[in-house]
Amino acid sequence: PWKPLKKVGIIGVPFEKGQKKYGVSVAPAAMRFAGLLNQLKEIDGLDIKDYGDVDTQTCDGRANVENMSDLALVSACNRRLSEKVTEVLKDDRLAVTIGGDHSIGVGTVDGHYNVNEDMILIWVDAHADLNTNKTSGSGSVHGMPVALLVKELSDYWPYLPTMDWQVPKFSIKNLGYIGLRSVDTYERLAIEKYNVPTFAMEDIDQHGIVNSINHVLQRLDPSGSKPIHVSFDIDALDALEAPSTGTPVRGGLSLREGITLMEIIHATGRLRAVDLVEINPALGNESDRNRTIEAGICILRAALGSSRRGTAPRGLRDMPLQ
Ligand code: B3U
Ligand code: MN
Ligand code: MN
Repeated sequence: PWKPLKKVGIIGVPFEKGQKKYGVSVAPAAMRFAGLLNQLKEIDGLDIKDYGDVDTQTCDGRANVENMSDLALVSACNRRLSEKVTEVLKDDRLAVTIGGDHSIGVGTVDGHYNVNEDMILIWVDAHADLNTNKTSGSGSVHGMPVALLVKELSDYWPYLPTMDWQVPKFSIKNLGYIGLRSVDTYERLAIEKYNVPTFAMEDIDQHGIVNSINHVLQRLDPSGSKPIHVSFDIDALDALEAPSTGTPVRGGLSLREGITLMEIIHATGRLRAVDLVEINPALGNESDRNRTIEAGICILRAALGSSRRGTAPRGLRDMPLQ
């Protein structure tokens, strides 16, 4: 009985403290300026509501955890974001969150899980974002959100001050990866240990994007009855398609593969939340910036049901007469 949600809520998260470069926090404003809302409103029958931006500037308390930068701010921002995602979903809208760096995946998934405990999560990324503060080489939380979210890894974390609101409840059994090509050694170990369905770029090259996403959906939800959350890191796309991002990696998804992936997920009718993260308009030249923002809008349009075949006018059966 699943059919695509026609009502959508947009949340902006101008947050960049989950990584070290200036500029990811500008993405929600840049996406809006590029006409994001109008381009989504063009999609047949959609009702788009803008929930505005989450406060990402303030936090109280401090959290000095080894090899984990700006945890108190990451925590405060995600706490507000989680509540906002829950609000949007309770309004019966599909939650579209525009980041921000990928540390905000903690808030979006937490907020979604609080409404749909049976949700599955598709993490589309060049990276696995599965580090703990022990295994991370960077100390940046945008490389850690999946490890913070899954209950199976909770014993691998120290006590995290300010994070009491976030109790990891989501099971790693409900996670799948698409697009990986820069995976750290302990991340790979965890993927193998928990047998996470993972289509890295070499698997996508062998099987194609259609078989890859269908396989992940089949593995996570054989009966096709669970709500889907897609967390899309723009660096999943090839660096030529999306150059304005903090850690571009060559040899990634073509924009067409990204669009096809989203069209397939849309067609399930079960998509309930999408995150689009790591667009950094401050990196590269104007053409890089425009290309990356356009790619992001294409991905969101596909997720929300835009058809590359076009759509005939609603309710009309013939062309206008002279
Ligand atoms: N795995 C590395 C690099 C990285 C993760 N996410 C991005 N880069 N964008 C880390 O820092 O954990
Ligand atoms: Mn990521
Ligand atoms: Mn990434």
